[in-house]
Amino acid sequence: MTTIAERYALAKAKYAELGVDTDDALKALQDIKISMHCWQGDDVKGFLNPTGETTGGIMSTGNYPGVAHTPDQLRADLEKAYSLIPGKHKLNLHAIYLDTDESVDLDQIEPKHFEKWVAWAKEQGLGLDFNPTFFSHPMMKDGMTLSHPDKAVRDYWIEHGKRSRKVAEYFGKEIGQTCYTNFWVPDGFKDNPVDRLSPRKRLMESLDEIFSVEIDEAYNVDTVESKLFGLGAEAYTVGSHEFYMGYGLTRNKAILLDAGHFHPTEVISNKLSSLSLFSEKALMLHVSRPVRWDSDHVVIMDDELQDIAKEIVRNNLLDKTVIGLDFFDGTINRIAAWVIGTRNTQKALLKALLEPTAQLKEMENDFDFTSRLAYTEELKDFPYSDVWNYFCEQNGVPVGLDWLKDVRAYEEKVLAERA
Ligand code: RNT
Ligand code: ZN
Repeated sequence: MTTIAERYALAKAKYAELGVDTDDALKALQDIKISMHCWQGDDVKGFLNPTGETTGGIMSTGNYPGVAHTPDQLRADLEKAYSLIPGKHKLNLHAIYLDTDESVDLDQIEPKHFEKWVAWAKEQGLGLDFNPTFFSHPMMKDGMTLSHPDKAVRDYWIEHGKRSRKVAEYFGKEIGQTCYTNFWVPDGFKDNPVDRLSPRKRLMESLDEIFSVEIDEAYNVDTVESKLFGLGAEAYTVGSHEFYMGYGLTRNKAILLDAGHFHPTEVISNKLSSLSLFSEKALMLHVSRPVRWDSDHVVIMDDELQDIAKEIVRNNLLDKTVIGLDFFDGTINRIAAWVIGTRNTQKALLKALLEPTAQLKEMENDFDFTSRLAYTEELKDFPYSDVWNYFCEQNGVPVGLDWLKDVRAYEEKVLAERA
């Protein structure tokens, strides 16, 4: 039996033949923080959901037992997940995940309602990102929030947006890492609108109002996420890709690309290079997996995941990209979902880091497409998994499928006790 370290040594030698230093790749991987989304843990319900319903065009299906009902349960589940994922990462919270005994509405949230999350994040060594929640709330009227024709509706959500940025600023200050606050607004129409312009103008003005409050970008950076369609908003989404490309570039806001928010054959991997040329801000990602539509399946090692990772690494965009995850599957163990999706994202990045990028670019520059194809294909059979296993071992997390035993034990001991 060879040990993991021995297999790593063999893999290291093999990659060295191509001029790739596996130690360097692992060092780079160690520095990459993934922003893991809290909402996989409870099917996007949160703890401030007066209706108990998920609206805004997103929906998690499945009722796998053991879903987290309280902030403490969610934190326990997150701790389990992080313990099975190599490296130190971030947690991405939504406003509806506030942790307080007070009864507060979205237009009343304050930093103090998130103190427990901050204390916990510090204790766990985690960064924090944030999202105002523009859905699953009775003030979402007629499928609209910030773009609603009624000023009273818009004002409610504008106040929520402003307060969310204050919470984010507090996260940034307390944690000592920039908090990225993502604005995703589901507003849209089920059927063809006559007036596509007015709602977009109102959304633009509402966002301008929210962002009119200056916040030090060392603490908080605002990001905007577009979408093509959602359940109940099949015909028209106010905050489309073009809307936010224009908005983000003219307002100097970070633009977030969600892998599921485009036409089915359109990929975000092909957008990163262009965006990097024009956006001064970080490139924000919601790594997700759309199956036929924006279904937010758990991220698997598919071509697009690998292409996203390659685009980031090959174009030297690691420092400029914030990698967040966005999926929610209620039909499988939710902790396993986090572990699979996050580890896959890391693995894809590792595979990209193990490419002889300079050499490949040289072949392309020489129009030697034969070598380019030969190398990129042959590389697929290189022993990246030996490098990955070594990384897991070095980070003190389970190697291979061993993490599943942990999840199963937790399921029996903790999840089974939940109603
Ligand atoms: C929805 C967007 C958005 C949400 C989260 C919960 O289509 O992708 O990012 O998934 O805000
Ligand atoms: Zn998203």
